Amino acid sequence: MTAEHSFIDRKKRIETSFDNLILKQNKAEELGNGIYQRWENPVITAKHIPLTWRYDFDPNTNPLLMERIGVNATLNAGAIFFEGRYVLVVRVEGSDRKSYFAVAESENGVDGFKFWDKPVTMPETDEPDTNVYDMRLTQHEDGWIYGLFCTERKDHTQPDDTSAAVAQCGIARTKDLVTWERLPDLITHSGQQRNVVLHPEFVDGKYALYTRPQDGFISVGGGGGIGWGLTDSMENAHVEKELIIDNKVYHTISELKNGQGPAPIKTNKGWLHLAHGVRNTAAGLRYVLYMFMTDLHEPWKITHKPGGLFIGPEGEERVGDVSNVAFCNGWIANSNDEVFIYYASSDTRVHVATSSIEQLIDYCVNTPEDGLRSAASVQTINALIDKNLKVM
Ligand code: M1P
Repeated sequence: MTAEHSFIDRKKRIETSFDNLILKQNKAEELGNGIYQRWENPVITAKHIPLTWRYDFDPNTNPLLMERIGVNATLNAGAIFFEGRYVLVVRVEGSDRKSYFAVAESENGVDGFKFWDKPVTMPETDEPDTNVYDMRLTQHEDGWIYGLFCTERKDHTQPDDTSAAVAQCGIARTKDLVTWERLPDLITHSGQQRNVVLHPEFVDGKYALYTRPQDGFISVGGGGGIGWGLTDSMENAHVEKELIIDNKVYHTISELKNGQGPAPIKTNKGWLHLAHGVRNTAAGLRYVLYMFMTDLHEPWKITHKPGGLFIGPEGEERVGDVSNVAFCNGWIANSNDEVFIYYASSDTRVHVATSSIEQLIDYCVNTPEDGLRSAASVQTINALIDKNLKVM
């Protein structure tokens, strides 16, 4: 085969393999747990990144048709139903470890996700971000779509420590998900912030934010818990006081830290929340998802909190760049009250699980709370067994 033929042949095979991946149909698990259904294939992987972002298709400059710009992972996606499509703002991590945002859309929310032509060009502030990731999208009642994300920069107070970093909340807004207006970073009185989420409605005429105060970059130190704070404006967002509404608790799934997932979903019974909890193990940190509900009129007050985890990494999900992690910052409730939960596994790829508002409310209201002691867990199980003995 001539060099020209082998270039053409390789190009064809690369394109066919890519097209097959995009066209691959997904399948829901049959039985599930009745609360949600997992779907067989991840909806977004590094291989879904468009070929034109990765290959130089000029035979003169890339005769061997090698991949020029590698993608390490696609994870932690914000989500929104936009112009009749299920849209994800995916965290794409390059092989250079820099993350950036890219928009992908699907007609049915469970397969066929395709990236838009180019990644998001996110404007910078006067202090450029080293890394940006984990966008939470909120369609706010003020008419803007806000994207709140983590902006990470070198910690200049520790010049000799090359891994010392500072995490803060970056803020941008858009009407079309293409052009983004960057606003100043959130100011709080905590050392660092990650997992900050904008509540979709005004509360007492102010913007309301779920925060996650932390002392260090990985360790939350004396901080932690899901916080709640108000700001007069998003153009100069400033939270004076953070109230911890869901704290980390000893010997639970959120013993070490936790964080709000996507913006909560409004229902007639209250707000549905999805969050992640982290505990330490001999094998490292384990991240799982959990749910809770807050009061319709006072969204900072928890009304129901099922005990334990909602989604944990399972099977192949347990392995990846940062293993044993389930993380979610995007879900969509459509007009049929179906809920699409986009969770990432092990900081590597994005999956979907589907449920409904009815199922999620039932789960939150009727799942027993964590009794915080082994004996309390046994009591709860015995109560269920006794109840079943009367009806079976
Ligand atoms: O590696 C797991 C997750 O770690 C961080 O989350 P948290 O701040 O709650 O510890 C984030 O970097 C997140 O992106 C990542 O998935």
